[in-house]
Amino acid sequence: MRTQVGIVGAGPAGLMLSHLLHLSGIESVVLEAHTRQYVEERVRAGVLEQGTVDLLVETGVGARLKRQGLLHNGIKLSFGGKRHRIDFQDLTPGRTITVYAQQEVIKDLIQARLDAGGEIHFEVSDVRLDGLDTAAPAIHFRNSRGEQKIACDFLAGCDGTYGVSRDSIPARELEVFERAYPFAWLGILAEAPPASEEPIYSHHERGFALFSMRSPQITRLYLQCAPDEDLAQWPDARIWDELCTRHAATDGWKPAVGPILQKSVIGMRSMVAEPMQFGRLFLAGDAAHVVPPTGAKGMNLAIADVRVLARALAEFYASGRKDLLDQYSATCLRRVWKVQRFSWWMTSMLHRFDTENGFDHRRQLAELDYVTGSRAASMSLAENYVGLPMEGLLAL
Ligand code: RFL
Ligand code: PHB
Repeated sequence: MRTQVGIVGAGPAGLMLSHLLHLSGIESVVLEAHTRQYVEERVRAGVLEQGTVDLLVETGVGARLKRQGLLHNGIKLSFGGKRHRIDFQDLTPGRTITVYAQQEVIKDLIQARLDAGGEIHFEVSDVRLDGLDTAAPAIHFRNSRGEQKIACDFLAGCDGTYGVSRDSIPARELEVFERAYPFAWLGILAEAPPASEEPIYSHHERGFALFSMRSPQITRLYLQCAPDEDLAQWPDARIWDELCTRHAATDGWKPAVGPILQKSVIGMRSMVAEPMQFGRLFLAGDAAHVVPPTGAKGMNLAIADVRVLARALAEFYASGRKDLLDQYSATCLRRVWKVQRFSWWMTSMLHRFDTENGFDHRRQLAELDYVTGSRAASMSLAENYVGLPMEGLLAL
């Protein structure tokens, strides 16, 4: 087999890259370890920045998103028993976020690729990258027909945090920056109509809680918990009690209660691997960086990376220009670090740290008071949340 760009991973990064390349007349093959059903049902992110929505719509994969996505003009922050609104429309101005589940984006992208005759191989194993620093890189893998090899011009490592691509780069060529957090999130999906139209981030002495949603019938909620939290200790009634306690404020608002459809513990960490390229391999999305979910940025950052990469590859195939490819990592990392900063800041401001003392606690409350009380500070949160402008990117 031969293709122009070999892509490992059918997550948002890999599929969007394949879609964008196709629109520029560039062939690609996507390899995915799991089944189509598994990737289409995996519950993950839900908040799309305005720029992500615009790109999906402009490139013809936004029809269902436009019909079913829930548009939000702001978020709420609760602390000290009071709720405060950050109004994105007013502060950014005119920009919004959309709640549309990641697995729905995945379904739309897979359908678009298959309708256009795109090649996605699901359930592949033993993926191995070869010849990264030569002009003839290749991907080896195994499928139901045995050992396979795809000769490529370029490789894209879009295989998430635990994929093989990042580890294919010699360790001496990569610098990895990390921060671990001493907590995790217990996340649930519940069959209950969202009782608030906008996401609510609650700071509470028992720990952080987040209210979000997936559809007019489904609520998505999170509670700060221990990294090794035992779900068996969390019967449904305890989860709802804790959610109500942590989200309580003087307005009396409570989430609507309903059957819990899914429970999981979600780890929190920050990681950046630099540079995001080696020879003819380009890393994109979670393969290159991980953010804690508090800023709702992971999927958006994955899409932003592949936008830069697709543009650079299109330029290379159209004119032979290599400079955009050479600058890929540097271009992406400017955004990546700003988004890392924002995600770390939201996480630090809203969670309870076991090591915190009275000073830390009061400083946190002062920060929340400042963010909600100062227009300049609210504007900074809002412009990051709706998504920073794409820099260094010519129009597609
Ligand atoms: P993905 O989605 O992990 O996709 C990688 C794909 O590669 C496959 N793979 C392999 N395939 C072949 N061979 C191998 N050796 C392979 N190894 C792995 C995997 O099966 C998978 O299909 O990475 P990508 O494309 O970079 O996308 C990143 C996003 O998925 C991630 O950042 C977000 O989900 C993070 N995130 C959020 N991001 C947002 O933008 N907004 C949010 O509101 C938001 N909320 C969240 C989140 C992540 C969460 N979890 C579970 C980590 C909420 C949660 C709970
Ligand atoms: C979600 O809806 O899953 C969600 C919303 C906001 C976040 C993280 C996750 O910050």
